[in-house]
Amino acid sequence: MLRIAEALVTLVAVSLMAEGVFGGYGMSMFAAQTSPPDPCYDENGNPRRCIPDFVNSAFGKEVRVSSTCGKPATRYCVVAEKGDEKSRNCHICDAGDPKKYHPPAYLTDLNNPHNLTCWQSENYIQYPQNVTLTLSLGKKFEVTYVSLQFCSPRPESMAIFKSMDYGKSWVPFQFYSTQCRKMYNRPNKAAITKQNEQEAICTDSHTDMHPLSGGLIAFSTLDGRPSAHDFDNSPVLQDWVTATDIKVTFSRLHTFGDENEDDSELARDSYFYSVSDLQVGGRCKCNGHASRCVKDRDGNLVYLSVPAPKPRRNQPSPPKLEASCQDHHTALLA
Ligand SMILES: [Ca+2]
Repeated sequence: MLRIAEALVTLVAVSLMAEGVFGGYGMSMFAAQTSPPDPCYDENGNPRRCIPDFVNSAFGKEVRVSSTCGKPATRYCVVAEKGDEKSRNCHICDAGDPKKYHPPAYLTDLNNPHNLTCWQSENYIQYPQNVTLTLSLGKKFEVTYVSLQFCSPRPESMAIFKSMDYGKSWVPFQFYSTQCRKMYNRPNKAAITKQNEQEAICTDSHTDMHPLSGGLIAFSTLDGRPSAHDFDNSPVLQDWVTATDIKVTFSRLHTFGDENEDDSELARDSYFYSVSDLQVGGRCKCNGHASRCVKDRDGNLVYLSVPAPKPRRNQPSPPKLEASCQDHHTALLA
């Protein structure tokens, strides 16, 4: 029995040496049994820049929405097409009945493709009126993408904004419109060069009325921006992707053009915005010093595993340093 234990110790020791030589590859079996490697140290134990986990920072967060159906209970109708034939199936949105309600919480709940839950606006809030979704991320993120999956047709025009100062000021991230110039006074699909990498563009991609349900809009913050391949050395793009809050404005509904005809009430009841999932993909931003950004017991934001000299063998480990993102937070709010 002792022999087996000794053999195991030797095997582990050999594996640890192998890790030093091969940078950790080939010892995943043992690595899985011990604590994961600390991304804030290199294989020689020297501190290095470390990168927080990639997350959907919208998940489970509250979204403030300017319009939601169901108060009072109202009819809405879903259009289906079979060839040239259109049919409308009508339902009730009712805040008093959980089975018939479409609250904002459904934007950021667990996204199960087999059981979609959809937030839905009131009917026919048409241009120049708009509907907004506002999401506070609670801390600074480097945002990689913003995506929306629709239960209704996608909007004819919509815009995505970001804030870097917790919602005090907003700058555009991206516009979508079938008529970029008319709606947002921007050219369609303007070229991005090194000189305007920090500018929002407008595109008519992903603005088709079809599919009538299940369409996606996904804005990738670095897509098409020349310095993206050298992101670590581009302060302009690092600034471009930084956000504390995200706002989506639905500016104009797609319609079949029948909203002013004889049966306009039925037509208008079939035009609304409905979204099953809003995602904001990114990494918590703590200036390159954090392997994780989390909240402590008091709800303050902290980042863990701040690089510090590793203890020598046989010396007791010092407690891990914890520094707070709260400092940045309050400084910006002040
Ligand atoms: Ca949902």
